[in-house]
Amino acid sequence: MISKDSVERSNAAAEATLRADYDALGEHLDRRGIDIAAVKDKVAAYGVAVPSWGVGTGGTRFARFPGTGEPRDVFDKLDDCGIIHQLTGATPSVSLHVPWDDADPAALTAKAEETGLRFDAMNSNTFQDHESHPLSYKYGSLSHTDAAVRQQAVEHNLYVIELGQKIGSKALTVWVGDGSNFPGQTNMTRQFERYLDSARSIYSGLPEDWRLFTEHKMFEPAFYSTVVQDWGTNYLIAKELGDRAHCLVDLGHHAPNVNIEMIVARLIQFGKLGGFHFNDSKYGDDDLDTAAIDPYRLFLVFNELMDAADTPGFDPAHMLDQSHNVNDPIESLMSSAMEVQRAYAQALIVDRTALEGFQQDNDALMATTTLKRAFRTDVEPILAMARLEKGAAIDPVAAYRASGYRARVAEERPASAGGGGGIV
Ligand code: LRH
Ligand code: MN
Ligand code: MN
Repeated sequence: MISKDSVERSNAAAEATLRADYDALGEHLDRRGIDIAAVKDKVAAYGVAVPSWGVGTGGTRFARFPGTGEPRDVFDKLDDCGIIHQLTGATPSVSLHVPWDDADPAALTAKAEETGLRFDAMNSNTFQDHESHPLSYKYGSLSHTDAAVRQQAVEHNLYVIELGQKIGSKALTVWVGDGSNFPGQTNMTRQFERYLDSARSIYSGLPEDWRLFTEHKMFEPAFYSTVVQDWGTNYLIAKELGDRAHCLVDLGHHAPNVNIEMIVARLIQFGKLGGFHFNDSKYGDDDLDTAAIDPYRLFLVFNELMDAADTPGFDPAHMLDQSHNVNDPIESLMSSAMEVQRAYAQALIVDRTALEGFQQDNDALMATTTLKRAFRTDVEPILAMARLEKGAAIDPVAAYRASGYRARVAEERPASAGGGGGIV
């Protein structure tokens, strides 16, 4: 952890300005009929999960350029995640990926307690070979032509659930890279049937109080066809499997220009939105920092979430999923968590009554202006005040830089290898 003194020093320098900005915003919102304290309380209660795989420098198929003090194992990763939560107060949970994070459940639980974190959805991984799995996933996993490979992949998923149960997780996220690289390589119908069969086996091993999230992605690593390629296929899966099966929306997994907020609305309407992997993209599955490219789209997604907020049982999982190539991952993840919070706060201050009226009257200009008005409001003082009040940092990146955390861990953690590609 970063010392309390260090955070307090950083806050002392910024507190007076923050209070003035917060009061000014409070007056402004009051004129709009909005109670700033109520918005702040909701923002303070909001949390987004950090992906364990995001705290190490990522990489592309071409190269990885590691930073200093890269986490060596899941315990170092949890230390880094603890810092992100300490300074932002916005990331109380971590999503683990197995086998990358496979470890003794008692040790994981102890580390989570020490770092003040809990575990969100578990992720299985059958998109690469495992040392302990005799059969290869080169030609697929849950949809493989060979029943023995499918069985091995199903068993891995059941193992991940079992581990998750021991550490307090309540959901499994399944993303597979299965597909094909050439037209004709696979029978697309048979392949999807095999996928569904395997997914049913996983679902039948799902504990009663768990949810299964299937995640779609248009392409990569399969470059011609992917089994679970879009939200339509994903919806079919969730529908086939049952009530505890839901669709996970990763913001980077869509074709360019796709209306993601509309997909979110559709999935909500039919009770199948499981959760999110937040990130941003310009071209494909870029895994850029959340809101780095299109903060308005993120706001529009949150606008749909707010529209459905009163639906009974509506509780999608909010998780980040990013890959950091040029930034310190801790800084990127802190900034991204705050961007998600910002979109949430902006969506909270949309004048929904006015919006509905303009929609009803077909006043397109005023309807869209109503959204823009919320989006253009600088809600930063609300976010910062929520952080200050919970003992986090007014400016997490400044506090992090002042703390010297990265240099300190670099002394204990040996330099990690760069070179060849890979996603982790
Ligand atoms: C696939 C994906 C999926 C994986 C993660 C590492 O592109 O988004 O969520 O588990 O990246
Ligand atoms: Mn993802
Ligand atoms: Mn992805």
